[in-house]
Amino acid sequence: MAYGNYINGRWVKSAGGRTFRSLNPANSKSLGVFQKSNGKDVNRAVTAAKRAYEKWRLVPAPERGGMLLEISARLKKNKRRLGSLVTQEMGKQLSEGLGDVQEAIDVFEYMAGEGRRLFGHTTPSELRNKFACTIRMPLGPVGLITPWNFPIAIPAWKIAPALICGNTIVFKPATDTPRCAVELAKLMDGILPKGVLNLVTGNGREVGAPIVRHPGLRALSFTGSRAVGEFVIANAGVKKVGLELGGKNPIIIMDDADLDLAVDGVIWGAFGTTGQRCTAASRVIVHKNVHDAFVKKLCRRIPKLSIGVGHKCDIGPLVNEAAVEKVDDYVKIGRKERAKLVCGGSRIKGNFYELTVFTNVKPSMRIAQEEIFGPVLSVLKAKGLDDAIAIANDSDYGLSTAIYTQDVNNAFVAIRDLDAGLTYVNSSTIGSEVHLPFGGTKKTGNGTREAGILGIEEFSETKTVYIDYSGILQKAQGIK
Ligand code: UN1
Repeated sequence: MAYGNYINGRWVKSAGGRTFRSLNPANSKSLGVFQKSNGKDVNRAVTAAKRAYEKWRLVPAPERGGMLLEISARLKKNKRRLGSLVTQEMGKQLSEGLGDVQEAIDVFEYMAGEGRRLFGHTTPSELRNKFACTIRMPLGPVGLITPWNFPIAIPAWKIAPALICGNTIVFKPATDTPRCAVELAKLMDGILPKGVLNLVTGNGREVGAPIVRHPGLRALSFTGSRAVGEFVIANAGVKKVGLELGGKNPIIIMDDADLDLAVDGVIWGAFGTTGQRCTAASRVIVHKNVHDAFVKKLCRRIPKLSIGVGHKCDIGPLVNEAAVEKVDDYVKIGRKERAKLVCGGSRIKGNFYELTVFTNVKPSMRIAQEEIFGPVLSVLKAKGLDDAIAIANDSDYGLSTAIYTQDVNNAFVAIRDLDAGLTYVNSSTIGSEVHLPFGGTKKTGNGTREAGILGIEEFSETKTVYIDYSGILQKAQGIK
């Protein structure tokens, strides 16, 4: 089956007439043929988005909210079908695939409610008979570039706030998950006016780069790798840019922690979604007093996890062959760096990889610094809380962090001192909720946050309004 781009409310072929396939990572079955688009297609999409913007910006936000609620309801109705499609297209096990769709349902519902808020401020003027306030304005046509690891949820995180604020959209999904994006766009077809959402499939070089550079787009939101994020910042020009570029997320385990709970959290954080989350726990920093006991418990649990397909497994495949090679390269690097491989370390078959744990990892090692995006966990030893926090913060990234401790004082010190966008106490590094802001510090991003109330900031502009009803020329700052 061949799928088109979705431009100005119509499914169309790309200008260049080329196509590519999306494959199921578990068995290489085709999920369809998609447009391998280029800069011309991006131009068409931007033109459609620009034209649609003139009407869309004038639709009252509560009315836009009503449309978002309809989208949320359609997602709910199609949850099983879409959840299973997520599993087929990128490999995460079925209940996580359903969770991916649930996150989209939730964010559309949440942002629908924002349609009746979109608050500004009212504040007194320093002059008599003068009124001052701020209002939220849309930006215009915006570009959204999304990753494959949450092929429904992350597009929804960006599309829902962009729409409620009154922007129109040019959306480029990851090359690995065009089918999920097509199905998402299909669901919105008939609810949104034509041209409000435009979908262009293809690769980063031919579609992503022209979107990044496009002077007709007023903002750009990107979730993906550091390397591409740097390209985005260097090439976007003067636009509002939102970035989420991953993490090297640590879990600290103190000597007073409930170790069984910590093992549960580490397994879920490190190996859930096969380690392919920006928020995945890829470092565990364990207090020296419980280090050996923790490693023992962890290694006892790992063989009990099943690796397979769909609902019959705990852990699915990696997304593609290149991902498997990257993971395998890092395992080789870890061995060379003289970390101790205590678990896994080999390819299974196809795109499946063993759950892998290294101990004796030093903070300076590449396996402790670089994002692997696979089922590879580095265990580091700490002398105490301060040492653990220093190790946790010894990273370019600052997305998600966690601490397991029964001591409230330890917890609050960690909350204050861990340099990251998210800190979890007695819970893993993954699983953020849509009504709370999401994003990171340091090189994880450029300070923007998605989801929650701050998701609105990324897709709106503040206008300051002064209304002078004195009937005379009044000058601020006491000028006579
Ligand atoms: C990501 O991995 O890119 O907090 C996003 C979580 C999910 C989102 C992760 N809700 O793990």
